[in-house]
Amino acid sequence: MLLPEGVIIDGTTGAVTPETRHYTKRLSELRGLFQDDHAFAEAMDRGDAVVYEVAEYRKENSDIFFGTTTMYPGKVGKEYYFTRGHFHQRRDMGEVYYAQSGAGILLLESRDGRAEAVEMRPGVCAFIPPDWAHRTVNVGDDKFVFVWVCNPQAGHDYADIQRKGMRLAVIEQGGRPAVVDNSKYLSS
Ligand code: PAN
Ligand code: ZN
Repeated sequence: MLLPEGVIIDGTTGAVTPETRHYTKRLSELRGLFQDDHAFAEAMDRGDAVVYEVAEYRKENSDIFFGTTTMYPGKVGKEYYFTRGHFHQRRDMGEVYYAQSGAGILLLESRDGRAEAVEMRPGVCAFIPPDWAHRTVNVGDDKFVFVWVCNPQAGHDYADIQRKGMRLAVIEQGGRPAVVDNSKYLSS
């Protein structure tokens, strides 16, 4: 029998206690996704920086699991750090993202290419409908931390976004984040 448990989430650091899994994504694992390949090479010359960490709380045989994503601040050229971005393997399963600290933008894209951006300031709880790809962007100077909740069966399908990119990108313009068309996006 599954037993209830209070899991402590630190909204500033993203720490999940107890946690059942933790992984780190570095810049090298986002190769090819940023608009400016030259700026990417320059950033890599400065070192393979940590872009985000994911902490999970998952129980066998449960229909829900949750965790945090903690994004570090940074840019590749003018483009803010982002997560790889994915569709779920299960097209009938969405997700919830609940912003805790820092400043983020959630980029979403439906299977037929409709694009949306949701501002993720602390307190915003974003509804990610089934079959919308999602990527988060840290547009602040501090860590951007959010809680996510989804069905463990949802799975990740990274291939589409890896190949096509996302329609929208977030760059710094005049010292502020601006959502623009991604110059590298392939429509098919
Ligand atoms: C999140 C993401 C997490 C990392 O838990 O997996 O923010 O982003 P990528 O998986 O795109 O690298 C989620 O959406 N799970 O479904
Ligand atoms: Zn997801």
